[in-house]
Amino acid sequence: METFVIIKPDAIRRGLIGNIIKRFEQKGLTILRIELRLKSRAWCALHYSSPDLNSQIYHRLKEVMTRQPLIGIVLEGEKAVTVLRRMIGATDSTQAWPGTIRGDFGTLPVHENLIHASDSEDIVEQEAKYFFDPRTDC
Ligand code: IDP
Ligand code: MG
Repeated sequence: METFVIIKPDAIRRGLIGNIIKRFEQKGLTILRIELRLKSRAWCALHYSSPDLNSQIYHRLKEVMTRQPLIGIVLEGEKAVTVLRRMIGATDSTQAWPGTIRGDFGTLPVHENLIHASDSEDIVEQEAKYFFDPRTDC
């Protein structure tokens, strides 16, 4: 099974790329694709189209996710979607368990929580397609 992950700008700024990728390797996940891309606002609207996000949060997220490059990764492994969600931890880093990426490295504000991982199997392909589509680059 595959899942889709984004290393967010705050993680890149803090020099955490190596730490995060090491965890994927240690867990036995395979990196199928990895690219640094500066994404557009149009991409952000596609990626965060969930109606659950309130507009204020979305607005801040859009600024953060489109100002600096992101690292998009396709990972493969048994139950990769579930495994990744467990490895990243709760959305609010202050609530995330130690041992998770957000729990070990995350701070506030909540929207700068280092990493994205697909919520469900149904959206993995779509999220990867949007991210790697050159038409959604900045
Ligand atoms: P997830 O990344 O853990 O799946 P989602 O609920 O899908 O969390 O929200 C997408 C992103 O929106 C989060 O990763 C975070 O950056 C931001 N976000 C979600 N809820 C909040 C909040 O209450 N305050 C600030 N940012 C939030
Ligand atoms: Mg989500």
